[in-house]
Amino acid sequence: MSLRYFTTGESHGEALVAILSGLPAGLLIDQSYIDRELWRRQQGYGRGGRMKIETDTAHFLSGVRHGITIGSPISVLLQNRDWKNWQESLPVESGDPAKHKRVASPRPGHADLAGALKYDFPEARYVLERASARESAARVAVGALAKLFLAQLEIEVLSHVIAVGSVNIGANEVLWEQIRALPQKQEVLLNCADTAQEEKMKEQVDAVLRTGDSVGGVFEVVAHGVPPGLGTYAQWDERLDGLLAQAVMSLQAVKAVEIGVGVSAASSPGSNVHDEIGYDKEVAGFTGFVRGRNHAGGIEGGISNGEEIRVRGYLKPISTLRRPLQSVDFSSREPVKAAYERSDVCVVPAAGVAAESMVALTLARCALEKFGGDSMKETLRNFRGYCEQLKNF
Ligand code: EPS
Repeated sequence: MSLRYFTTGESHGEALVAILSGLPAGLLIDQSYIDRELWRRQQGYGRGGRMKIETDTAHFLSGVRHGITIGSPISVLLQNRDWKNWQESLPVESGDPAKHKRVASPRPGHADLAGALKYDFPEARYVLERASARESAARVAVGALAKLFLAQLEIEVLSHVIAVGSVNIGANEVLWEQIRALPQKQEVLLNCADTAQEEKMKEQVDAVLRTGDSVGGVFEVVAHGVPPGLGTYAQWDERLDGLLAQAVMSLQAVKAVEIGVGVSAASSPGSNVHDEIGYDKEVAGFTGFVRGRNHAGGIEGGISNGEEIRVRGYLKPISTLRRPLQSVDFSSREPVKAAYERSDVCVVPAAGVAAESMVALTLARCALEKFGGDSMKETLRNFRGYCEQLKNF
């Protein structure tokens, strides 16, 4: 059975819950690693007041006993510390309607209007509660479990920031060693490997902070150590690039996904795009096949090709603006400014961390489909047998 997961929870409700089903038994669960991943998602220059309230920690309810997975579905709960401030305005029971907090006018770019129309709500409170990127914390909790699983296969997944607003680090590939150094930092600014450009990114955030605006950007997720052979061209919905695109695009505010140099490839001649193939049997890798560059982002024909997988996500600017755009009052239909509560102004590094989880969950699913196994022992035996087969190809 394939790896499946769900999340539930409102942004200002009591808690978020995630359920992950399909991980083999016998995987060691490192609580401090999971909490560190949750911490990483909360960082970055440009977050709003909410992050001062929350300290996300994973509380396991089931599926983990004596520190290891037992093959049963795993459920994990993340408390919303802000809940104590919302118990009267967003209660589970009907409560006092005078204390409920309406969202009177929809924000352009947010789910507010489309959601209210779809679910027949007179205002947007319930819409934003679920559409909010707070939900991505639950994905990071199960994503961290997927990463622990992948680590057993010596696969690592991390991200870095390529652009914030109009500041971009340029076309040169950022090396794995540079990306790997980023999570060691105690203070996350914009999670950019180029410190000079990171300072300029910070200036972009400062500029929108001053003007009551918001800013988007681009992150890149890199999966290192992925063997050739995950995903397949055999059926449209099993292509790895398609699966990754949906996984990353499903994150709040992501508006485009790129694999390798996908965007610029469309306007370049084939000779400048495709990565020539060589052979060196001395090289340390899954096989002796080598590439001088990785424009394909590690995927050809919907299959991992043994190079690093590189996926970029393009984020629109946050749709909650302190200097709001024009909108319409839900009740009176009169023109008004869009609603404003508190908000982040830049979430590119945090979205990158959430996208790592989505990539890790996708790769874990594909790895389990290929190597199977009810226990880690069985999965690793299958994985190592395949690696041996590749060595002897
Ligand atoms: C969000 C609005 C803000 C963000 C939130 C996403 O929340 P609040 O309205 O409580 O200030 O902080 O993100 C998170 C809570 C989080 O954990 O990332 C939105 O509307 O999407």
